[in-house]
Parts: sequence; structure tokens; C-alpha cells
Amino acid sequence: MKTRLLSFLLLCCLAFPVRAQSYQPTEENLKARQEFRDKKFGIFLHWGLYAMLATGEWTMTNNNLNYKEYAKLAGGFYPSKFDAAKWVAAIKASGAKYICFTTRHHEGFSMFDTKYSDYNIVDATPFKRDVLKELADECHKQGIGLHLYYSHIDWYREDAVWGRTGRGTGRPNPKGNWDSYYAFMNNQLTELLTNYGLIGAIWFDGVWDQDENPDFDWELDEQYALIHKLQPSCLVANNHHITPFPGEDIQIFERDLPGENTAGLSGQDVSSLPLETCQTMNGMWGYKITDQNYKSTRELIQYLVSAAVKDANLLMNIGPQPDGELPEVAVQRLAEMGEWMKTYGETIYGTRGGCVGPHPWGGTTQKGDKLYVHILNLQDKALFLPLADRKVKKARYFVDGTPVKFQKNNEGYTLLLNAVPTDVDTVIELELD
Ligand code: FHN
Repeated sequence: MKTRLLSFLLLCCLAFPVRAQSYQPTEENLKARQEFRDKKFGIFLHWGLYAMLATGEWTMTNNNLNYKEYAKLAGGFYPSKFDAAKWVAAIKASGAKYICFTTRHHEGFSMFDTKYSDYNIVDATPFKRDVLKELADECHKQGIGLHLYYSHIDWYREDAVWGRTGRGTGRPNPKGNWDSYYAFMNNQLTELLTNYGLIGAIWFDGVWDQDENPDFDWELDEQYALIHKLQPSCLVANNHHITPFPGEDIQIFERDLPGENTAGLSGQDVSSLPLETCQTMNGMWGYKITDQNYKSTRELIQYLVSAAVKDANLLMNIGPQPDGELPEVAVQRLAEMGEWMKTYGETIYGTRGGCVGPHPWGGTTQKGDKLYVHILNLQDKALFLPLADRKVKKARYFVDGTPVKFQKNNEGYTLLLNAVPTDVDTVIELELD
């Protein structure tokens, strides 16, 4: 496995120099990157036919479900309670600034109206509604960004080349027909970037499926160029779990903050691109009926803050139910996060990772001459900050402006707090010279 991964990485490195010279992001794209960094918080939605089986989005391959049998799920998909306005309002209430929606996950079912396959929510289900169109219209109406997840893998289509997953779904030809599948993907991407208004990002997933076949050419350059041609400000993201390829505009981490690798998917270096970490609110991406293991609001807020401290956005996932509603617990978490953001959003939105990096007690975010010290876990009333080369003019509790005393020595400043912090995040605002 290790050798295969190494050859895959080597191949990517060899490919870099050629591609590196050819991609020059446009002004619009560079501006969009900064706006993306300012947003800090997004909500990921994994929704597809798999919601009906309620065992997560990998059920088709995990249980080797035959592709023709699996497709019959579509005939019974009628998410009667789907209400895009309600989804968007609940998500907006959390303080999130964008939604990333799975237009087509590995199962191969298109959750939008597409001319290029009948296996889609309008043509193959009794519901017959383009949920993406409804969602897009609401996002634009309610003023929240829309990003689109798009899988490079397809466990349903016969022309999709087999990777290391989806081998037991009964498709006849492991070799597929790359030219046909590649044209299909690009046609769909053209639809997505033409029919749904302004799209903040295309979020690819699945390149890792060919990690046993390092010579595989996904022809990403051309695909990325197509996206940038159709919507120059649209950011290209690819969750391939390795160092970004040229043509990509942001770097993604899965289930780990940049520079950490507890989940085993994030050994890659942290690049200078805008960063985003995606994480589940419970344990699964797609709806899983038995997974009620939701992270607490405290954990979610602290994760969001920890991402901001590391200069990354958090893309927090929810798996909508088969009836079209967001799970009640998720909606509650969104509301509680939103309450916190109402007070503390100023210390998160529009900030960058601060000059005091991440520490076990928390870390800092920064905007102009304001340094926000986020104390997440400290069993002490004194907090040392290595700020030797900066001058602190003032320190105060962000929440109510109560002044905080501090002492200076050659190495930095020590904040002398009124009490041992117990809040989800005790924020001290420092005014720097
Ligand atoms: O296989 C997918 C998985 O289902 C999910 O979509 C996550 C989200 O980051 N990405 C893949 C695993 O890396």
C-alpha cells in the first residue's frame, strides 16, 4: 500500500512542473479566494438515493449492491418534506456562509436535472423536482454561497473506469470507456455551471480511487480549465488527500485540521492556498439512521474556532433524511452555533490565523491590529503569549469589554485573567501596536 501511495505521489510530483506554468488564476478568481477565506464556515450536505437505505453513502459498494437493483430505489424516492427555503434558513441561522451540496456522489445518481443521463432526480423519481435548482434559487435569494460536490467516481455507469471501489456492483466492464465518461462529466459540469447561477466552488472527490493505478490520467487540467472558463470566480477544489495540483484554488482536508492526521487522510503538506477542513456532525456523511452520535455544540464551536486559528474554513456536514428534512438534532446544533456566532462572529469571519499559532489551550485569529485570543481549554488564570516582538496596547474580554491585566517580559506577554476560563471559548481581544 505504502509503495503504491509513494508511486502515486511521485507521479503527481512529476506532473506538477508542466501544469504549474500553465495555470494563472484570474483577478476574479483571486478575489473569490479571499472572499472564501473570509467566510470561514460552510455546511456540507450529502444527499442522494443512499439516504433511503439510511446506512451512509457508501452502502452500494460496501454491500456489493447490484447497480440495476440499486437504481430501483429511484422509483420510490419521494422526499415529500423537502423545502429548500427551510434548509437554507436553518443553515443561515448557524452563521454558515455557504452550502456545499452533493450533485452526484459515488452511487452515480444525479440530484439535478441533467440531459446527459436519465438516472436523475427529475427523470427517474416520482418526485420529479430539480432539488438543486430549488436549493440554488433559495441560496441566491437568501444570500448564501453555493458550492457543488461532484464525484469523479461512479459505481453505476458502465463507462466509468473501475477504481479500487465499486467493483462488486455488477457492472460488466472494468475498463469502462474513459472518453465517454470524461465527456459525460464535462457535460454535466457545464450544466452545473450554466443552469444554477453563480457557483462558489466545484468540490471534486474520488481521484484517490485510482491510487492503485498511478498512471491513470484524470485529465484534470482540461476539466479545471473548463470550470474556470465557464465561471472564472468558481474555485476548484479536489479532495484527493494529497498536495494540491495546479489549477486548484483551495486545499481540502478531510476529518482533520490542516497539519493534523488523526483520520489517516491528511499526510499532505499545508499549501499557501485557502484551506478548508470538512468534518461530520455525527459520524457519517450520508444519512445513517443508527448514528445519533452527534458532536456537542461545544465541540462543534471549538472545532470551528480551531479551524479559524489554523487559517482554515470549516465545512460541517449534515446528511438530510430520505423524507427531505434535515435531522432535528442537526437543526438544533445549527441554531446553537448561530447563537454563539451572533456574539463572537466578529472574531471569526474575515480573520486570518493569528500571529500566536495553535496551542493546546487554543490559539489566535487576527484582523488588522486586533488579535483575538481564543481560550478553549485552560486550567489556569494566567496565559503566556509569545509576542516578544509586538506591543500590546490593550487587552479586554471580547464579550463585555472588561479589561484584562497583563505583564510583559522579554519573551512576550502574560494575560492575568479574572478566573479560570470555563466558557466554550473565552475570547480576549488584544489591540496591537
Ligand atoms: O468517499 C467520500 C465520502 O463518502 C465523503 O463524500 C467524503 C467527504 O469528504 N469524501 C470521500 C472520502 O474521502
